[in-house]
Amino acid sequence: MMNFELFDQSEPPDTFCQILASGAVILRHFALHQAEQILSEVSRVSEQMPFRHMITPGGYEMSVAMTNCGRFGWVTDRSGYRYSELDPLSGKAWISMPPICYQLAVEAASQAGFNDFQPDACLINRYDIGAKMSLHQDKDEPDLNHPIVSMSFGLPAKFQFGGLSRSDKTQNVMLTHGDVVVWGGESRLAYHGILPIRKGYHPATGEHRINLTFRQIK
Ligand code: MD3
Ligand code: FE
Repeated sequence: MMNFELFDQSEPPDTFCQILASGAVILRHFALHQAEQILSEVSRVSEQMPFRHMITPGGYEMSVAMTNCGRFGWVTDRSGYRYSELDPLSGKAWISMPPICYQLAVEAASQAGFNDFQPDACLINRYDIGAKMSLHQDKDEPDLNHPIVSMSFGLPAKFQFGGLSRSDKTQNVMLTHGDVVVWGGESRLAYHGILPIRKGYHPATGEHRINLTFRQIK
């Protein structure tokens, strides 16, 4: 006789912590409860500051679409990468960081041992099917003692995590809906990237992956 087990899906899975490397802590499902609320804040932000494909200094259009919230936003164009207080599309200040996002980022940093993290920039990445982010370092922030906190939603991604040299061997890690990662200490300058997003559908985001990275500029 077949046995159909019933799972209670009303209670989301618990959070648990994985150490990826020294200073890199994955908090699985840490943003799961707040996912819908955070994604609706992302929609609200992008209604006023739309996602756009920025141009790298080398002249390539990024496959990832980006917008920002918070006092500072990360931008790139032919003249380089930088943080700007103004959205270059509208000429206006970015939308302020939604408190729910700020609070969760601060709490995640604190769980990983960073107790004075006060993010003032949030880069919002939207990956459509096939979009990717090549191996790079995040070094446009003036104080590298502050960690970066990332939150992933929607379609899963294969994340590549390497060392301090581009040629160092990389490990692959899946980042899925609700996962939060804190990148600090020895991992702060590690090379990392996202392999092309595979075709799929997620109930929370459709055919997209959304990633938020929280940074402290001032
Ligand atoms: C490791 N974003 O926006 S999040 C980026 O999924 C970026 O959209 C990817 O890399 C994304 O710069 C990866 C994970 C991440 C973010 C920042 C890091 C990993 C990091 C900074 C240092 C080391
Ligand atoms: Fe990065």
